[in-house]
Amino acid sequence: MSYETILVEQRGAVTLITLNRPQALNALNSQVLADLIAALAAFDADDSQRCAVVTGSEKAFAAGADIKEMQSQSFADMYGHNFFAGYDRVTATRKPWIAAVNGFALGGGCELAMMADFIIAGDNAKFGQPEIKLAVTPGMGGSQRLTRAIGKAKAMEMCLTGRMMDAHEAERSGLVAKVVPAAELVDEAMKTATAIAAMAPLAALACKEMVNAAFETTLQQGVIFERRLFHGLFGTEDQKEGMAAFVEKRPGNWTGK
Ligand code: CO8
Repeated sequence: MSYETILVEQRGAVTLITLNRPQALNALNSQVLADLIAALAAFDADDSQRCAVVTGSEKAFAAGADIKEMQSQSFADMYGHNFFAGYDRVTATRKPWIAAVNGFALGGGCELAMMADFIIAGDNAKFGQPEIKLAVTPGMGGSQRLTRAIGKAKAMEMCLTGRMMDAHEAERSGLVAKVVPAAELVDEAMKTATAIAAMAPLAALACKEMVNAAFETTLQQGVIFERRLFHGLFGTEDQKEGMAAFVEKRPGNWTGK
């Protein structure tokens, strides 16, 4: 499949998706959204692919939603067409994917990164929700996901001031899983993705579902949900293989069944 605004490459069981609108610092317009949705759906549907990495350039992961595309839109255009609601399909991706962030991840760029299962940041990464400077607010989940990730005080401060947070503060605050040298970002993210891709696929799907459930349920319901998924994995061939491999001191050989 060919895309206008992203590059897609399969390396073994890992799909690498690179945002590619350098002239606009990877600003997210409708074409980027359409390309990303299609690429993530193709990744999800391809049994040979087990984990994905979404990245940008060294200067920018994405500098936000495309301001020039939004500038002249009216309330009726936005509300009537449910502008950018398509990003819900990005979060519907069932297999694990990582955002590898170098440079600016601002506005919709920060929000896209937070839709990933986790973020790995280059040491030059800068996160922010600067929409207030345009007299608007986050609109792709930033006020909700940032608050869940770093807590009310910092999320409120960032949304109200529009200031940027550097990679190290982002790591300290729990927004990113780890920080690596910018030049090694994609290699490091690919290494992590390759390690995840080597896990039993149904266990990886279940892991992702249960961690995400922590944001949607009470503790008790979440624990019950986790236990049911855990029980369910005992119906898989890979559970038998995984435990036999441990006992026989050899690596597991997964069938995904
Ligand atoms: N949209 C469109 N074009 C952009 C964007 C953007 N978000 N960001 C940068 N560009 C363009 C610039 O206009 C410029 O183009 P040109 O050369 O044609 O003038 C080119 O990219 C390079 O940018 P700069 O010259 O500004 O580069 P600098 O290195 O000087 O500055 C910055 C980099 C600080 C990142 C600066 O570009 C900037 O502040 N960008 C805007 C950041 C921003 O405000 N982002 C939030 C946008 S609003 C948003 O994301 C809302 C999300 C929710 C929408 C959901 C709807 C339901």
